[in-house]
Amino acid sequence: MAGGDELKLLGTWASPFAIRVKFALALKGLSYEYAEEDLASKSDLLLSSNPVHKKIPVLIHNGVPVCESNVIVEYIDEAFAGPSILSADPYERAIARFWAAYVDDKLLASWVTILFRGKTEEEKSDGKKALFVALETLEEALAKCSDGQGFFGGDNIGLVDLALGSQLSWLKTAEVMSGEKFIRSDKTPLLAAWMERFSKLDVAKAALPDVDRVVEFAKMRQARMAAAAAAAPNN
Ligand SMILES: N[C@@H](CCC(=O)N[C@@H](CS)C(=O)NCC(=O)O)C(=O)O
Repeated sequence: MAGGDELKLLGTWASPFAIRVKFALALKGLSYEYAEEDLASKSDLLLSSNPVHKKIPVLIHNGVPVCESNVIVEYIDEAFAGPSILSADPYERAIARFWAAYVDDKLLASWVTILFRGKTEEEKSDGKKALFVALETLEEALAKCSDGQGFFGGDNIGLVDLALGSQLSWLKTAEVMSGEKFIRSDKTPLLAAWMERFSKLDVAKAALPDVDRVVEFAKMRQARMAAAAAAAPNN
């Protein structure tokens, strides 16, 4: 633990929200205890630590909980020494928070539609279109935010890099399961190069789950959802 600090992370291995917190802890070189939650049977510690949303991730620092992944990442950045995740400049911080929210609101929502939420082929196809729009929008954001450097945070790995990077295994899973390539260097060359660069980072290699494992997990979840829908009344 860092200088007597006790850190415990409640997460699940496939959750992009938990993965970005793992990235931040690794970037700062912090060691921590990790507890894998079973979301079908949440621990008392999770329920008492996040009574509002009852969701992972939760970071417990010296006995006090911090909830919501991007809030946790900012907390880690402010509470611990090491490479800065957010800029010292208020405007750059605001821009990073804007794009980190976009990554969850638009990008994550679109692959969730492709894999799970889309009930019909039309809904899934809308999810694919939304994913391409989100990637093209992020291509432009990367061009502006990176200022010719490698990351959304410029030279540094920033909040947006962590938010987007935490979804890489799921983006690849969406490609495997839909048979369509989303990360394309002909359409979004900066983003495709960013993804290569991010995947090679030690923090990414240590925390990103294996795509085959996520594909199996996604198939199981789809099967469970199909069984629940078939068993529901009015079917
Ligand atoms: N906005 C939250 C989302 C966290 C979230 O959706 N966590 C999911 C797992 S990926 C969860 O705990 N779900 C349990 C539930 O909804 O009961 C964050 O950024 O931390």
